[in-house]
Amino acid sequence: MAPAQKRALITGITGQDGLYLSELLVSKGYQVFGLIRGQNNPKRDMVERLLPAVELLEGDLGDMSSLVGAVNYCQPDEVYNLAAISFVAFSFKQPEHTGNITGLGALRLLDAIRIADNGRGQIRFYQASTSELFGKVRETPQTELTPFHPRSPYGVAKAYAHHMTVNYRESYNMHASCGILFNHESPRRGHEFVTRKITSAVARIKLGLQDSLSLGNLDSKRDWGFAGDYVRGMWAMLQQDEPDDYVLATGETHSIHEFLDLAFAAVGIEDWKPYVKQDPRFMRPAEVDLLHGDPTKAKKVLGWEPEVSFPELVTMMVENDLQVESTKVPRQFAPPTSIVR
Ligand code: NAP
Ligand code: F7E
Repeated sequence: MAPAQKRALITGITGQDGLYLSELLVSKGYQVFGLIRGQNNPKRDMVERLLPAVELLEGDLGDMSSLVGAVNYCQPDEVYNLAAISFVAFSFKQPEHTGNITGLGALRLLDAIRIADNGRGQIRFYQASTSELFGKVRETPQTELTPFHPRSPYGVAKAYAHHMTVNYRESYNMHASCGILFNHESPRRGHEFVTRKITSAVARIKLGLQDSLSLGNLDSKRDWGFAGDYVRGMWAMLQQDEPDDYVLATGETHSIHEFLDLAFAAVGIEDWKPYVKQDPRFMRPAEVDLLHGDPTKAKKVLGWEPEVSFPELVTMMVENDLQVESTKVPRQFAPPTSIVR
């Protein structure tokens, strides 16, 4: 008899990681359910077009009964909690909302699973933890054992969600794991994040649609990887016999200056300084200066390796944005197609 089809519930299905993870699970033969919020979510059409095999369920991390309903309806083998207020700068503007969704939202979902699972340990849970937990870093590179010192309401909310996940694992025999993921990007990254803001602006500057780009702190350093690589690690965590916490990172760190160098070079502009302005509006009340992860444990236990290099990631994002933005160039000014790579 063929093994029963596995069932997975993903929160945050409309986000960058939700889309890549859904594609991965569908390709592995899972029946995938996605939680979608709001009475008329503008991203619903996009998800239905990209992922026709996925069934969308209405629910919100702020609404416990919708989570109980979703878990009961889809009877999942695996639940991936990717939903969050995920933009650090926004979390300073709405700290209470961030705490409620990014922090308490994880607790609500854990509790919905605990009630449905009833101590059988059959529903496996993934929590999207983050390198923002390390914040003002105590050591470099950061590992699973590096102490937390979050620097934003987002980081503090994620610390609560992380510790709750560990607590439910230890208290209720739940197969609950946290992926402590360093920054990961892609052509699907939201435009509010610095990488996509840069690659989109670079494309628009190249195409004559925009003159300049305003940014905040250019000195911070991040360990940037490709989101498509990182969802493989999420899945691998839930295939282990024992639940645990893992860092996923590339093991390299780069500054925003270096990101700008590569992004502008990808369209043939060697000196980006005339195009980039610094604007205090994009500075944060507290900054995370340096993130640099050590993925040794994930490599050893999960066999996980990132495949896309930093230069490949930047080029992939710029090329995608050249295509997206070239559709907005008025016809008579359209550049020769040779530059739209
Ligand atoms: P993202 O693109 O910002 O997606 C966030 C998702 O959360 C969206 O689908 C959003 O849905 C959903 N959401 C927001 N509020 C919700 C609510 N009240 N109820 C239900 N869903 C809600 O984030 P991402 O980059 O894919 O990241 C996925 C997860 O990993 C997040 O938890 C993030 O904090 C964490 N993480 C990300 C990174 C990274 O570098 N990308 C690194 C470490 C950890 P709408 O479309 O309805 O807004
Ligand atoms: O900022 C600086 C900014 O917003 C990166 C989320 O996915 O990764 C992400 O959080 C750096 C910061 O990402 C601008 O000050 C300068 O130092 O792209 P970001 P993030 O804050 O690292 C972690 C791991 C997550 O978990 C989060 O969910 O870039 N920066 N100028 C700027 N950042 C933005 N957004 N916009 C600027 O104009």
